[in-house]
Amino acid sequence: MGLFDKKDKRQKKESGITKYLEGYNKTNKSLASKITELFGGVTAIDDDLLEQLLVVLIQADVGVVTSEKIIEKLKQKIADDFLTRKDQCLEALAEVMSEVYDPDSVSDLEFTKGETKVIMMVGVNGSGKTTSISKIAKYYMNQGYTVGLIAADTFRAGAVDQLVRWAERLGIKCITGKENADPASVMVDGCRYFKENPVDIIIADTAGRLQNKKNLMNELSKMKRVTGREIEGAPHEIWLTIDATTGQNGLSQASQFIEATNITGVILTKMDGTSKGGIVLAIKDQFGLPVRFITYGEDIDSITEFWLEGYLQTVIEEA
Ligand SMILES: Nc1nc2c(ncn2[C@@H]2O[C@H](COP(=O)(O)OP(=O)(O)OP(=O)(O)O)[C@@H](O)[C@H]2O)c(=O)[nH]1
Ligand SMILES: [Mg+2]
Repeated sequence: MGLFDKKDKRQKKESGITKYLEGYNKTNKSLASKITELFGGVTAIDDDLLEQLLVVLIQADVGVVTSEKIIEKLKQKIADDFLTRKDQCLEALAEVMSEVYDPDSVSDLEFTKGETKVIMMVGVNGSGKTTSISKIAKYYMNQGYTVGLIAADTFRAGAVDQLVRWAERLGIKCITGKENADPASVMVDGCRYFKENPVDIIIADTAGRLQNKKNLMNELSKMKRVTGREIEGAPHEIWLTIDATTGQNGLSQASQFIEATNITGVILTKMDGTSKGGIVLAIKDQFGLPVRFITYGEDIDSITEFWLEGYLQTVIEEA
């Protein structure tokens, strides 16, 4: 049974394969086409090919360490299984990428109708928190969940309005605080409101300014603490938005948030602005974090739940 026979039927059913591939094709095209180009001229599976492949991976933002790991494992597989054909080598590449991502280490997202779960969205400013919140809200509403928002970004003028406008368009409630109010107090107000008026999923926006690590840690842990006091186990998810166009620089900014709080997943944004789809593998390998959603445009439907097999399929299928 090949790698791509094991597609996750549940996800496929929920969102539709066409939608997945539409998203991935937009974002992953260049990594795929560079691999196609490389393998197009291949006459032998040798060290020279592997060296060129390493360069392609690094250029696609897979990161040096992760790219080297992939090439090392691929070399081993080629030797162990006596692979000589390029289609075998490509299949092996997808298998190795899957091993590096290690999908078994990623738990399924669990939202249940009638049970409130809280998602806190964090990330540097401009990385796409507010926009992604609206997209994710609509995504889950389409699946029949009820969603409410908390505008706990009280720092930036206009941030609250931005989220309120999205909520109005979606026809859902958004709890707000005053500008410069303590974000933790807005979290409390929001949780209390949604305890009285329950929804399945609460998504909270936070301020994205890059402070020093200690302040960031203090602020996030206070928000977490008060949220947990209001709703048991909350926040159930803390998602970090990473702007894919910022590449390795974005990863190092993201690492400040990862050190400051226990992030549970990544929303990889602006994939339409980059051809470097490899960042997905770097995030998982370097930070141990699964990519939960990718976004690829400014309109509200430009989002897809991350699906490893779909992603890998676009990497190798064209070649
Ligand atoms: N092309 C493209 N633009 C995006 C995407 N996601 C967000 N944007 C744009 O990026 C800009 C910043 O997005 P926001 O959602 O406001 O980012 P934020 O993290 O909330 O920013 P702050 O509130 O300042 O911390 C906006 O102009 C969005 O329209 C995407 O997937 N693709
Ligand atoms: Mg925002």
